[in-house]
Amino acid sequence: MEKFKNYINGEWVDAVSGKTFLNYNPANLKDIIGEFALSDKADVDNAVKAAKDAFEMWRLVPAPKRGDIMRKVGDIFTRRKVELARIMTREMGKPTFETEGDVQEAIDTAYYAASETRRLFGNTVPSEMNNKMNLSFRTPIGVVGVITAWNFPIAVPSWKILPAIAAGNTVVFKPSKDAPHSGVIFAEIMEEAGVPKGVFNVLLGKGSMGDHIVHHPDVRVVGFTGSTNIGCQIGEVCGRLNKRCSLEMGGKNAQIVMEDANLELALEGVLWGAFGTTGQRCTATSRLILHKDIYDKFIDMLKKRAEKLVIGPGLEKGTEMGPVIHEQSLKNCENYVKIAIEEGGRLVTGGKRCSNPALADGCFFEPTIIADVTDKHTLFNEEVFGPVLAVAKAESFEHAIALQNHCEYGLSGSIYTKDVNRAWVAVREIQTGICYVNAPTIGAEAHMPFGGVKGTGNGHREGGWTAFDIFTEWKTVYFDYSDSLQRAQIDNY
Ligand code: UN1
Repeated sequence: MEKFKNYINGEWVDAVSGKTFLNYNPANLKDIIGEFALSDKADVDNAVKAAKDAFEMWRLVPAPKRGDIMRKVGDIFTRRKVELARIMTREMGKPTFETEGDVQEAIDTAYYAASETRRLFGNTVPSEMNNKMNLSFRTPIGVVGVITAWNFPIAVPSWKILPAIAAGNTVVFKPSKDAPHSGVIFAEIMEEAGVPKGVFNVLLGKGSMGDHIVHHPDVRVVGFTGSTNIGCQIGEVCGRLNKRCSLEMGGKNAQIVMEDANLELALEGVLWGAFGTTGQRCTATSRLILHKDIYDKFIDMLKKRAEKLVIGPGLEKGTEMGPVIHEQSLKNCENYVKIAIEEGGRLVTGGKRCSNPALADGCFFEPTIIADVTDKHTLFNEEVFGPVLAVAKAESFEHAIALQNHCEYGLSGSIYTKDVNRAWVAVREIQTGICYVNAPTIGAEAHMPFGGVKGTGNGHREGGWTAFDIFTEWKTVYFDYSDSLQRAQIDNY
């Protein structure tokens, strides 16, 4: 069996304890991907020390030179895109056309980070006083801890790692225990691109190890994507220890379809939004809000198409929807279906594990649609992270918006309508960080701010130029060339 190690200070090393864990292919649990280092506090200490030492060198490398390395990172991801996509599919399940998209998002992020290193603008502003100049510029912060989920095993880490390093920080990265191989490849690529030793470190392991990263006094920033439960715990610790943290947590995203919408287009949108990545995106469409005039008709259209989706291993050609991540996730989907029906939901299609014997060794769940869900129902309010879509009826446009906003999360929201005035009102009223008009709730682009309001986040935005706000600190400089003491607010008034 293949063995995979940690990457610390430019070296591939076993966990200090020598312990390992196994990871399995969710499309076939008999396929063991490999044996991975099971890191603990001692490994965190080693990685953070390496990152802290490397920071003293890396922060002084001119930003455009750091950008040159980021460009190479993008080139290598491009070269390895197809091969890497297959590795990702094997460990987390989604079809290869999706994992290729996942890698593409990292490529886009790498080139964006490279170009941004020549554009880390600050402001130069006149002083209140003569012969004095005021300016401000961004400075790197130090060691950044990156903790991510398995569903976008390359793209989401890249959103944090690449801007953090481009800005002059160093990183200790903990990939998900369900996607450790992707973390190993990330390190291979950074090494080949010439990222100096210690600047990027990867620790394989489980959640408790992430806790050591968050608590380590020399980790100054934590970038987290994952469940609301864990994210809130991280936020508490970081608040107490006065660390910056960026949290990207749950979602319960809704697509509204109004009576005047292009229904075929809205249908394509919801199929992709709800069942793409087997519903396992933080941006996934998990609520569909249909105007009453098209409610029955649209559910019919959706049922027919959902039942035709090709389900299978992501490595097989033609597969449209892969497995969920593990057995626990299957049970979770089953449980939500059971609760939804008990509470008065109507099962339109799906609702159970796939019965196809060819898929018996994997974690396959049918695309599931439950109609007549109301805002009182559990399924309307809780994130499932699987292919289970709740459908609710809206009496009017205002009701549709109210339903959309009846949600403790606020990542992504969508509306399908041809009425341009209504579309703009929706953009104004929908309480999410990302809003789509005539497009599904998934599909954010790497150069735009990404993140949510309410229970989804803590105010930061990854992606685009806003990622640099997470990973830099402002320094304000007053440069007095008057050769005299000029007392602000006193001598000039
Ligand atoms: C996630 O699910 O954590 O917008 C990220 C999207 C993708 C990113 C999803 N580009 O759906």
